[in-house]
Amino acid sequence: MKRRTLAGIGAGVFLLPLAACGDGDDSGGDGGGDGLLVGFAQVGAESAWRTANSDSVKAAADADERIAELKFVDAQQEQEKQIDAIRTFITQKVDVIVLAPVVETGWTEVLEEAEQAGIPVILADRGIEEADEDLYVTRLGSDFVAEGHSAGAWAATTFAADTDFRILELQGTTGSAPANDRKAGFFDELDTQGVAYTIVDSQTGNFTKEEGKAVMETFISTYGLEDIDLLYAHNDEMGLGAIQAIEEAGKAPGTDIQIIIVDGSKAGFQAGVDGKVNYIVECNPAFGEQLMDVIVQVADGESVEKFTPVEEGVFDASQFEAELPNRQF
Ligand code: GYE
Repeated sequence: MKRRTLAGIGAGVFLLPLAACGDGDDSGGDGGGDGLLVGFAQVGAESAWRTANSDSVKAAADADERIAELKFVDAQQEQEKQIDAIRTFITQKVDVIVLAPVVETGWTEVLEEAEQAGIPVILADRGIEEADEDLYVTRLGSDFVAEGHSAGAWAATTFAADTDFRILELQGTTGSAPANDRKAGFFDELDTQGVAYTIVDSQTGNFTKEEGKAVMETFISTYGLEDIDLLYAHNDEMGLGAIQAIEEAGKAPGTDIQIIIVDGSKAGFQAGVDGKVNYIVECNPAFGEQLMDVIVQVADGESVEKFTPVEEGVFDASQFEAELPNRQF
């Protein structure tokens, strides 16, 4: 296979001259013709979306002759583990670092270390704060603000006639780009459309099913469900956990309370087909092949856009059944 023999032990030694030539302006890490050594600091394995994303990136790297090796680190949703991984990648003299940052802040120091080592950084999926924009070359991922707007647009239409529109929100990981942006886009859309609403409560469920369920149980015991119109869950897992909590409380998700989820996994669509979810905003994790192209472009010193959005759609109840067989994760 295309993988270099002795990859791992031999890679650091082998790549020294390449990394040295990557220090220049053209950063041509692929100069030896043996393919690129890439380090990927992934968020974790918190959701079906994440697993599909890891699979897509690994498969694309495996199939791509231009990539010699992908060093993959699962950071278990901990920023410290991602920072450690980046420092290890620097020591290993990788050609390109790919980071899916768990949160938006706290990256300056380690990204400056990568910069000093002459290793370009690409953000995959999540973004970081604007102040650190110069410390990465490009981001490939979703437009989370747009996803929030899509969810908000459906809510604004669906509850247009409601004079007392009451919302519960299950936010993603605190401080993460998708949590910040999905929230901002959603409420910005409602405000722009002049919708009168009340945020009854908004808590993080850390993008996991377990935490989504636990938070929903607390919501139910604190507020009941009688006066709640909508649950906006920032991903499928938290929505699916909340559905369990609602059912265990003897209520009907999708009917007694309407539910929006973001991602669009098979399980999410199945819940939609079962009438338990009312609207799905798609978030597409399958950008592995596109990422390999960006990695090669960046390693070759080509100019790339600062942000490349992946394409995604929205689905209402009339589309769930037809779309379910198409879902890949
Ligand atoms: O929506 C969620 C995952 O960053 C877009 O992270 C990603 C989000 C995705 O845990 O399911």
